[in-house]
Amino acid sequence: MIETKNISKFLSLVLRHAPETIALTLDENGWANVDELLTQCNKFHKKLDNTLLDYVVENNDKKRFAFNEDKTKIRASQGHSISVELELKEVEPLHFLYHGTVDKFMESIRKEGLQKMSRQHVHLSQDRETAIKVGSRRGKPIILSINAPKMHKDGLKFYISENGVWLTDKIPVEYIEF
Ligand code: HQG
Repeated sequence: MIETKNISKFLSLVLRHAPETIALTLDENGWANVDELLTQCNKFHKKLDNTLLDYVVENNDKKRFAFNEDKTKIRASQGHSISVELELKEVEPLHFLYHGTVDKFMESIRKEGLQKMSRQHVHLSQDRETAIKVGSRRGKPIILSINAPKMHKDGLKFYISENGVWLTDKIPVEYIEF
């Protein structure tokens, strides 16, 4: 299990942030060719084959990666820092959404709202539990409730990634319940 977690982390690195680590190229929609990915991983001493890759994609706790229909391509479903066009569908949020963070960011968040920082979107969840987990990666979690229906009514857009993460460009302070 530890091994598959390491593979998932490595795939997040190359498919979201730094494909150049293994001299891989992604297309404008973030897709990597599966054969090329496997070849490059092995070249750079990250042992990976089709069976293991299938296993990691299928069993990943957050379903972070997705194949295209004929399984010739793979990409990360969200979380990119490099610029990719995921062709996300706009969705209307009907309820509050949640964001987990930590105290050291609060002063800045109170001033400028939630920003996407190094990623392509601000990440939100529809349940508090997920936000608690996200915040806990950095310390004692603080959960912010976002008035997403009001934001949407005011013309700000929301998307859901293939693995169910809510995404938006920024969250102005007036929509955050501290
Ligand atoms: C904070 C993981 C100062 C923000 C998770 C967060 C998620 C600000 C950090 C996904 C700020 C950015 C994304 C502002 C936001 N001033 N700090 N104005 N606005 N921040 O990692 O949401 O497991 O880029 O609160 O589960 O923590 O990798 O975003 O603490 O879904 O698949 O700046 O990453 O997914 O951190 O996490 P991140 P995130 P995976």
